[in-house]
Amino acid sequence: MTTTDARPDLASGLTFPPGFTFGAATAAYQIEGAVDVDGRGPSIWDTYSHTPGRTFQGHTGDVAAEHYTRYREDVALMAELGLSAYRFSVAWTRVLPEGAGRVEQRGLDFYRRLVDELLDSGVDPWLTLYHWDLPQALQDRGGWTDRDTAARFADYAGVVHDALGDRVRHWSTLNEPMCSALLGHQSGQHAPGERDAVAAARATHHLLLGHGLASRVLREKGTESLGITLNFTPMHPATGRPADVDAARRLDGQQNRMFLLPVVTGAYPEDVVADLAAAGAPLPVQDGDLEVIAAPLDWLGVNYYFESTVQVGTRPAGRPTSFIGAEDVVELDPEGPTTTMGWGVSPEAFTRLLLWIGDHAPGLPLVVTENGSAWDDEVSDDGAVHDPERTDYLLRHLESVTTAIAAGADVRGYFAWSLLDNYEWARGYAQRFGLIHVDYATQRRTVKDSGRTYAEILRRHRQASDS
Ligand code: IFM
Repeated sequence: MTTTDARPDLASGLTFPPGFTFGAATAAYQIEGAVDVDGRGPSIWDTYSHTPGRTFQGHTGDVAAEHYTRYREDVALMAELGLSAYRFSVAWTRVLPEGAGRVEQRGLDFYRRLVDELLDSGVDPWLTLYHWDLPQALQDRGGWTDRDTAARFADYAGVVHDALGDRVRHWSTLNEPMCSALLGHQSGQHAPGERDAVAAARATHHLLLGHGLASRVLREKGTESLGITLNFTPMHPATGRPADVDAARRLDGQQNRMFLLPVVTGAYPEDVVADLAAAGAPLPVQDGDLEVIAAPLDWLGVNYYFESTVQVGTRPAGRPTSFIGAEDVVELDPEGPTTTMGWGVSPEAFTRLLLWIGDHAPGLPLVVTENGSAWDDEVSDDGAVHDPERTDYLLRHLESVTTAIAAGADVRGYFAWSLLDNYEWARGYAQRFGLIHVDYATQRRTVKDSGRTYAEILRRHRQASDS
């Protein structure tokens, strides 16, 4: 790591526009635990994580960070860090245990208590309706491969808004539909664990349709701050050979343009549509769908972690591609230091990405809804968690945001991933992304050095904004 020594200088030199939102993000299944209380129904992640061989050492979200019972302590920590906002997701199966029909009031009551606690603590709630935990009951009827799930998602959005719309200003429909669609249905690395290109293409379209239908409902109910969160991975060809350039085009298409363009322009990228059709996995688009998908937004959530270099080649055995028709494409190991996820560290690419998105979505404010890194953290003898790599990653990526803003990108906020160490899906509890360390044996929380640095940046920002 390069800038550890320079950290204090970098931290003090970071300036953001007045009113810039600083927060941290989590997701329901990754932190809540309490999977069988207050009438919660099973989701596809309960099923997937309990299926032998699916997750690291069989880890599940059954207990996670016990946020369901410890939310007050966690909100107090947010206030201690000086967060102005908190991004969280609602578990669909706490609200509608069977995905549709019967509403579980106790589930809604939990989110109401959480939101009230946030508001009382001066932390603005940013609510995401779907962070990957589809009700198993809907999966049993086809899940996102079935068009009807999009309509059920819109119904669910309405139920949650009826309960919390008086308290929550910022609403987001989906988190990272690319992962739900492609990791869930093409590579099978995520729930529901399918490996079927046709299913992946169908899920892609129905997720986006669900976003559009839910947006319509949220608007009708008066939402004034509405967004969707997409994850972006800039793709580069390893060489100038036409085949490698085309490999990068294909992956960029499915990873980035496939989700951004329909939402902001109302059209799928033609090259990707052609690629999918050639792979025998056409999109099930019906008349009027794209108009629904392109519902007006107030902001676009951008999740960024790393960039990728690709070329045509032979994939390692047992490493299915997440992309449709890309069995001949390999992603190269990143150069330089890697996080425990194996991801590279490329803050410059983040600046370029924000500017690229701004070019494709002119006039639409951007909010960084996730950015962060996993490292091997432990509580030291002095009781602190010293995480210079995460601190460095955080500072350099915040700097990238300021550079992008200076170059014209309209970025309005930054949410660190994540508030707490949590259940990193198929990678289990071995990956720690939190600004706050969680000792899973005791559930004790310890603010890491990175969390303290973040708090200091936020304090300076508040001070500068107030003066
Ligand atoms: O933990 C995930 C999160 O749920 C979605 N975005 C990426 C994070 C890190 O992998």
